[in-house]
Amino acid sequence: MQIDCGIIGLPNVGKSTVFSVLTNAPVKISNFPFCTIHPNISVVRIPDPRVYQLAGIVASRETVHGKIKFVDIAGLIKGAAQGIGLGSKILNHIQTTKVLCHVVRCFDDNQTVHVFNNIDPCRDADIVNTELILFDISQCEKSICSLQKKHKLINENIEQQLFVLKKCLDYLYDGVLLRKVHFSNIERTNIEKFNFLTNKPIIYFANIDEKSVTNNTYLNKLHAFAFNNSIPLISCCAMLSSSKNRDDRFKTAMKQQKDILCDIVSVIFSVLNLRTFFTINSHMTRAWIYVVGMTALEAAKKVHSDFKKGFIRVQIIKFDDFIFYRGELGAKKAGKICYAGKDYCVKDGDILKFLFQI
Ligand SMILES: Nc1nc2c(ncn2[C@@H]2O[C@H](COP(=O)(O)OP(=O)(O)O)[C@@H](O)[C@H]2O)c(=O)[nH]1
Ligand SMILES: [Mg+2]
Repeated sequence: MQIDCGIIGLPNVGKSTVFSVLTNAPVKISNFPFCTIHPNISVVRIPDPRVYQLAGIVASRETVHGKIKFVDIAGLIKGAAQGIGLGSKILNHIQTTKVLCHVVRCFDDNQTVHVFNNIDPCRDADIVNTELILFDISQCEKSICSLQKKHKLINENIEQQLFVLKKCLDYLYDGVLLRKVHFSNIERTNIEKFNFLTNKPIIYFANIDEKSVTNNTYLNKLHAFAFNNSIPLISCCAMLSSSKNRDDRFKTAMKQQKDILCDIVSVIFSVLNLRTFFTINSHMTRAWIYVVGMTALEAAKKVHSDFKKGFIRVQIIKFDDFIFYRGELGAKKAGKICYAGKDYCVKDGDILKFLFQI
């Protein structure tokens, strides 16, 4: 499963800087709004030291990590949803992403233009929220229109979709983000395919500078704002000072990249309810990302469709046991292997082997 994360925010707040730190990809970073026109897209490996620990024991030739795709789009401004700035087209690029990382400027710098000339993270966050709401309103209105037009003979399924879309629209007109609305399970399934932006989990990324790591009043304000809205917040200095010498800068940059990526991945795992299981053999040690609640049968399907088709049972070794007893044989001798049927609920760190027959 690949996770995609859209990077959003006002222009010139450091989105592309954050993107380039996370992905190591060369991108255009410049001190003027709308420097990013086409989206920057990059896929990176999800850091998980357990992959190497397991591969070390079974001497796998190859290791495969989970992947995460970051999409860095142009900055949003007031009216973006109606086509001002680079328009609503830029928001189309993040419609299918699973989670949004909203970069908020929390640094002072007279040299870097702010579109409103002063720094106010909560105001900036509100403006972006409003643009997301306006974009969802227009998508919602279009979807209602096309459903009504296309389906002259309205059946039960269409009726359910129209009902939930109208419910969404009422909330959006009232300025409510859809992720705050209570939906029944059927309603949730019905709106999933519309990919509303305000229905996606969001993470704030406070872009601070090195001078104000310990005391940053903008960050304190954003913390309170995020807390009141139950939104996770990561703070980090995306741009390193150029005053360090080359070696120090390189070391700091390497550590910074690892830290930011680990922080963001851990928050994304938490908001999307993601976990990891492993499959291992001498060819390959592989990490598989899944959503909490997945059964052994669904895991089997993920790994190979034959495993699902001919599923007999699954062999499970816990990661800690595998490491402690130095592999499958040791775990077996210690009685740390168990077997389960297709309804077994997979746990984080499980090492799975599927027994099947077709
Ligand atoms: N002082 C300072 N400048 C930054 C920081 N992050 C980004 N910038 C500068 O802000 C400008 C805009 O950065 P960019 O990443 O292109 O912003 P975007 O428009 O949001 O993608 C560039 O001149 C960056 O060098 C930071 O943490 N501190
Ligand atoms: Mg940019």
